[in-house]
Amino acid sequence: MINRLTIEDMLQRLSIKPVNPAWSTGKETGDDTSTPFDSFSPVDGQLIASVGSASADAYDRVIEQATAAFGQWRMIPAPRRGDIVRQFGEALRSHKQDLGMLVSYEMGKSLQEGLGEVQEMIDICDFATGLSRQLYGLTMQSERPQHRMYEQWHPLGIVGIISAFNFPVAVWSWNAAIAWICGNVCVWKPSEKTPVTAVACQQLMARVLAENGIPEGVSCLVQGGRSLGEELAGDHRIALVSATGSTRMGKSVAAATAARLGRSILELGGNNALIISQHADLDVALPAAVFGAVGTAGQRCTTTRRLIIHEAVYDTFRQRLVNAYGQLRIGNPLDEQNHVGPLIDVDAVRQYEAAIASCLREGGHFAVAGTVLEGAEYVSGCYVRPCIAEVEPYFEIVKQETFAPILYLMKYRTLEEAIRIQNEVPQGLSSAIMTQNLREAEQFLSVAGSDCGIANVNIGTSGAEIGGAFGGEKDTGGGRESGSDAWKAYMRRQTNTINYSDKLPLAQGIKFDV
Ligand code: UN1
Repeated sequence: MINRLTIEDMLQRLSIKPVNPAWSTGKETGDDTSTPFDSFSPVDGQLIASVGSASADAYDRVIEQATAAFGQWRMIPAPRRGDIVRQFGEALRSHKQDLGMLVSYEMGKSLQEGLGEVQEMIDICDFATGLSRQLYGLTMQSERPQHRMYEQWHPLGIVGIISAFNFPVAVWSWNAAIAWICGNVCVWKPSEKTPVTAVACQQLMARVLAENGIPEGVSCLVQGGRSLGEELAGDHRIALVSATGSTRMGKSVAAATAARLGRSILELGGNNALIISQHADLDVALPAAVFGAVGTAGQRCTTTRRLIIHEAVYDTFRQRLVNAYGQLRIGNPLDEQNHVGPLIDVDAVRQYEAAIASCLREGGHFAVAGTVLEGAEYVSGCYVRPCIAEVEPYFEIVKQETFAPILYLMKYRTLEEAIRIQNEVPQGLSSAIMTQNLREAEQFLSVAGSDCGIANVNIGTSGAEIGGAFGGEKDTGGGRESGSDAWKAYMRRQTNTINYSDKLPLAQGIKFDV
C-alpha cells in the first residue's frame, strides 16, 4: 500500500525535484509560480505537487529553443536518432515500477494498468528504433528516358503534443518516439490533471539526450491549461499538433490548425460497442466485456460503453455480468487486490451521476446500480461503483461518451441490426464482435460492417497493441498514431525527378522548342 513516504521515494528515484517546472527544454527548466496549479491524487486526495504554468514569455523561449534544436536534430542520421529513442526505452525499463506506480497514483488506474502503460511506452520505443531504419520512400518508373523518379520523407519541424489525463504518458510516447526518429522535435503540453508523471518522463528523456550530447530543445514540456493548448494549436511555428482528448477540444484544435494550414492528428472520443452474438464463446466474452467496461474505471477512449447482445443469449449473459460485477473490488488502485480505482476527480464523479440520472429519465433500468462510494478508503470522493444499465439504442445518453464505468446493454435480433446500432453513434474509435461464426466475423469486418478505426473479433474494444495504427473516424477525429505507417503523418513527402540525359523531354509529350 502507498503512503506519503513511498511517494517521496518514488519521486526521488525518478529524480523529480521538489519544485516542478512550468517548462523544460531538456536539462533547462524554469518555474513560474504566478499561476500554479495543484496535482491531487484521486487515490487519497493528497497533494502530489504544485506545478507552475508556463508564461507567454516562457512558452516563446521554449518554441525558439525547439526551432533551433530542429536544425541540428534533423541532421543526425535517423538510425542514430533511433538509438537515442532505444536508450529512452531502456531508461523506462529500469524505471518501470516507479513510473508505473506514479501513473497509478496520479491518475488512479490500477497498478497493473499503470505498469501496462509504461510497457506501452517501452514497446513504442522498440518499434520506433526499428522504424528509424525503415522510413522508406517508393521509386516510380518515369515516362521519360533516362529519368529517375522517387520520393523521400523529411521531418516537419516542431510537433506539438497535447495529451489527456487517462493515458498521461503512453499517448505522448506514441507521438514523441515516432516524431523523434522522423527527425522532429517535440513540445508536450500534458493534461493539467497529471503534470507530475509528465515531469518524470521529460526528465528521463532529458537525461538520455544530455548523455548523448544532444542540444536542448529536442524534448520540451510546457505546463498549463486550455489556453496553452489553444496557443499551441494556433502557433504557425508548430508544424503538426497531435491532440488527444474530448471531441470539443479536438474541434477547436482542428479549426485553429486548419486556419493556418497547419497539420493535426486528432484522437478524440469513443463510444465503443461489443457485439455478443449467439455464436459467442461466453467464457471469452465475459472477461472481455468486464475489463473493457471497468478497466481504467471506464476512462479509456477505447472503453466498452455498449454491449449489443443477441436476444438468445441476452438473459444468460446479463446474469453472468451481474455476477461478475458483484465480485469487483473497488479501492486503492495500488493495492493489487482491487480491480477498479477512482475516477480522476470530483468533476468526473458529477458527470457519472448526471449520466445515470439522464439514463433513468429516459427509461433505463439498472441491472447493477451506480453509487458514489463513501468511507475512509474513499476519502478522495472519486470512487464510484461500476454500473450496468439496460437501455434502448436510441437513448440520447447512449450516444454520448461519459468517461465513467457505465455500461449500457441492448438487445438485437439480426447481425445487420447489431451493426447498424453499433454504427449509429457520432463516435467511431473501437468496436468488436464476439462470435465463433466465420460468416458473422467477416460481415462485421466487411465494408458494410463496423465503421470504426479499430474492429476486433473475439477480443475486447480496449487494449490495442502499439504495432497497429491507432485512431478512429467521425467524431473521433480521423487521426492515426503509433504503429503501421502512422509515421508518415509526422513527415513531409517530397517527390524527386532526376534527368540524367542530355535532352529536356517534357512530361505528357508536350513540345516546346526554342
Ligand atoms: C486512450 O484511451 O486514449 O487501446 C488510449 C487501449 C490503449 C490506449 C488507449 N492501448 O486501450
